[in-house]
Amino acid sequence: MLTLYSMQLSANSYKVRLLLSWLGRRFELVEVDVLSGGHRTPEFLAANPTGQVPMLVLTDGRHLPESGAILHYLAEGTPLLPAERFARAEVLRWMFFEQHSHDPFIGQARWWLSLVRGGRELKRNLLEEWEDRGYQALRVMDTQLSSHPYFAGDARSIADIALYANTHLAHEGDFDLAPFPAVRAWLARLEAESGHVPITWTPQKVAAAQPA
Ligand SMILES: N[C@@H](CCC(=O)N[C@@H](CS)C(=O)NCC(=O)O)C(=O)O
Repeated sequence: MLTLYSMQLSANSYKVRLLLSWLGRRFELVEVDVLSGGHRTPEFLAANPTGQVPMLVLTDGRHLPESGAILHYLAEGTPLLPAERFARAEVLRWMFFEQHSHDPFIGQARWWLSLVRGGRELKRNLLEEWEDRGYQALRVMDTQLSSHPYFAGDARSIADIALYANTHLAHEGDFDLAPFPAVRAWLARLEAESGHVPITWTPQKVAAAQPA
């Protein structure tokens, strides 16, 4: 069975849990508490040198970190990752946008302002940049979603999962989604889809961290 090393409150980990739920795939979940150093053990670093979650362990024992790579791997052969060349490139376009223009601002703001004790003070010098660049990303998203129901067109894809994870929690990083009606409608659309689960969802009892 697939095993996912994940932290429950990590939005990057949630992307993979959400996709596995959409796909109805069974998996084992191993909780790695990044906030108390669970990702810095020699065992975890040997399995994933970046020391980050999520990390997927395949049934043959191979390890795959990076949420975008994991989504891409799991969605292969499903409508969530189109086979047609341009449609697939559009999905990747929005996934690269998420990693470069969204997560570093909206994701980081939520992580430090809502999950790390004292984070606001520690990251005081970055707050203005996070706010500017985060709202810039939300404007781009709202423009795209004003003319498309989903990021890569008429059907949902893994690009929607990549962008949903931190956007629906943007308020935890001090962002206000009120000025972005198309983004809010898209969040509601995804939440109404079959297979949707919240970030708190677990498929089964969470085991202690023990990288394979
Ligand atoms: N680009 C990576 C980022 C993963 C990431 O930042 N994970 C966070 C939790 S959301 C983490 O493990 N942080 C611990 C660290 O960077 O030391 C991905 O998309 O998977």
